[in-house]
Amino acid sequence: MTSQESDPRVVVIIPTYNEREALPGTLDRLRRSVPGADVLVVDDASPDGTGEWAEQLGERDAQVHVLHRTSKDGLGRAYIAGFGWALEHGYDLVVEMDADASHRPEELPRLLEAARDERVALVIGSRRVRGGGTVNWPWYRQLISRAGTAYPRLVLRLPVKDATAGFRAYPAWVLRTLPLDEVESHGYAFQVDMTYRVHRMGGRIVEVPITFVERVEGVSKMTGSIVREAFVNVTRWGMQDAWRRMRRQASDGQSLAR
Ligand SMILES: Nc1nc2c(ncn2[C@@H]2O[C@H](COP(=O)(O)OP(=O)(O)OP(=O)(O)O)[C@@H](O)[C@H]2O)c(=O)[nH]1
Ligand SMILES: [Mg+2]
Repeated sequence: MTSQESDPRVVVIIPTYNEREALPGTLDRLRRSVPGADVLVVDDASPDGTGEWAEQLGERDAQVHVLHRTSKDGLGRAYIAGFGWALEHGYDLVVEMDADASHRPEELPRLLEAARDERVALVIGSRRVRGGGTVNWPWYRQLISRAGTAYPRLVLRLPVKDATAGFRAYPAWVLRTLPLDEVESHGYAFQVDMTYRVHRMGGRIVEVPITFVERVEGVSKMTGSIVREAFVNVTRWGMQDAWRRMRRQASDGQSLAR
């Protein structure tokens, strides 16, 4: 994909669970901000009727699609299902965005611009690069988010400043290359997992500054178990990584001795 070619086909995937209050405003802003992009709402049978509402919108707006899943199964699973749908439908660029407008739709064009560089494997809307930040986040969320990035940087040597960020763009070729059916993480760990996989395949990761705004509508789905999952998984991957390095060094040592 280069700037000389025609515009890439973009789909913005929005996972939802009980986002009836927040989704309408977010979608309205998104459709104005990037009118050419299609939208896929991946709803986990929200009891508050989010899925039905999105379905009705899709009847009026041909660019809005809905994937209904049968039960709440975590953000990671919802995205994996959405990625599959996006690849089946031939999109060039796949965007991840939250339903609660914490990811400001008005900032999406800057992510898409960065994704036009065909060498880029992942664009992250980052709160931790110059120009990025958070609005109205309580201290404990700041702490979780900072630790959520510092830990994988240390343990996995991940050269990314905002590894848990959920405002992202992946070129389709990257999603096609990664073994998506092996990704098991659900919450924040899913974002770190995907970042780590892109890094390990040698993919170039670009961070674009964004301002993350704490949700003003609807209810948070953040839980202690989501944070725990991220910690446990990163620790496990770090140990596997260290083990691989040790084995490599040992076999290098043996071949030198021969
Ligand atoms: N389909 C689906 N979507 C989910 C699930 N859990 C969370 N989401 C969606 O994932 C996005 C991020 O969840 P949030 O609750 O905003 O998480 P957060 O941003 O860490 O928490 P807040 O700052 O409190 O909003 C939102 O669009 C949620 O509706 C799930 O199990 N299934
Ligand atoms: Mg949120």
